[in-house]
Amino acid sequence: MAGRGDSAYGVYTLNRGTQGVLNLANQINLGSATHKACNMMPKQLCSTKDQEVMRVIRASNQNKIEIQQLCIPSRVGAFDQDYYPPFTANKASSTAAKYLAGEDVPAATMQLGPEKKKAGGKGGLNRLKTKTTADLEESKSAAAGGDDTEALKARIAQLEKDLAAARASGSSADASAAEDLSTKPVLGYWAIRGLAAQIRMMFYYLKVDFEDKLYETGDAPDFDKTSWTDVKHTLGMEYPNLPYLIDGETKITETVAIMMYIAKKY
Ligand SMILES: N[C@@H](CCC(=O)N[C@@H](CS)C(=O)NCC(=O)O)C(=O)O
Repeated sequence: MAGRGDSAYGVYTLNRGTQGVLNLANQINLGSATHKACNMMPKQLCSTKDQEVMRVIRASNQNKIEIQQLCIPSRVGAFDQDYYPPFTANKASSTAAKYLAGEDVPAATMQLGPEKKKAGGKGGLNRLKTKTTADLEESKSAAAGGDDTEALKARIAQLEKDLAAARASGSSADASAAEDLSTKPVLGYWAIRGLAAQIRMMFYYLKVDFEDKLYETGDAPDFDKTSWTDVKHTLGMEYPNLPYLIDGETKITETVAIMMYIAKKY
C-alpha cells in the first residue's frame, strides 16, 4: 500500500482464512521524499529469488522517477511458491467466436516460478508460465500440425502482405483519414458527461469543430433508451456502442480508440 504524500510502502499479506485481516509483512521507508504517483509494473519483472512480490515505479515530490522493489523476506529463502499465486494473464483465454457461441472459459492465468540460473537466459520471461485453455488447444493443434495452425499461418502471411502493401503505398486508411481535415466529426453519446467527457475535452482543447450528438433518455425509473437503440444498428458501425465517432468514412467506437484517433489526427 502506498498513499499519495506518503514516504513509505507497506507490504501486507491477506489471510484468506480470516477475512478482512491484513498483516504487515514489510515496511519500506524512503526518507523524506514522498510519493506523487505510484504505478505497478508488470508482475513478471519481479525477482522471485529475492521474494519480490511487486515492483513499483514512482514519481517523487523531488521530481525523480524511482523504481522500488517490494519484497517479503521469506522463511523458505530463495523462491517461495506461496508468494506467487496465479495472476490474470495478459492474453485472451478464449476467442470471440467461442465467446459469442456462449462457451464459458475460465480466465487465463499466469504463474511465476523459480528463476533459472542459466547465464544470458531470458530472465523473467523464462519463468512465466501461462495456463489458458487456448494454450492447450494451440499446443495440441501445433503438435498435430492441425488445421488451425495452418489457417493461422496463412492468415498471418496474408496480414503481413497487406501491411507491406499499405506501407509501400504510404496510404493506410488511418493516414488518409488523418490528412482530411475538411470533415466535421460527429461524436455520439448519451446526453451526459460519462465516457464522452474526455473526448469532448480533447475536441475543445484542440479547437476542433465537432457535432455533439446527444441521445436523451426518458425519465426514471425506466430511462427510455430508444433514442439510441432505434438507430444503433443503422449507422453502419462494426461494433455499435456509445460513445461513437463518425468522421467522414471512418466509424469507430470504444472511448480509448476514439481518443487515439483524435490524438493522431489533430
Ligand atoms: N468499453 C466501452 C464501453 C461503452 C459503454 O459501456 N457504453 C455505454 C454508456 S457508458 C452504453 O450505454 N452503450 C450503449 C450500448 O450498449 O448500446 C468504451 O470505453 O467506449
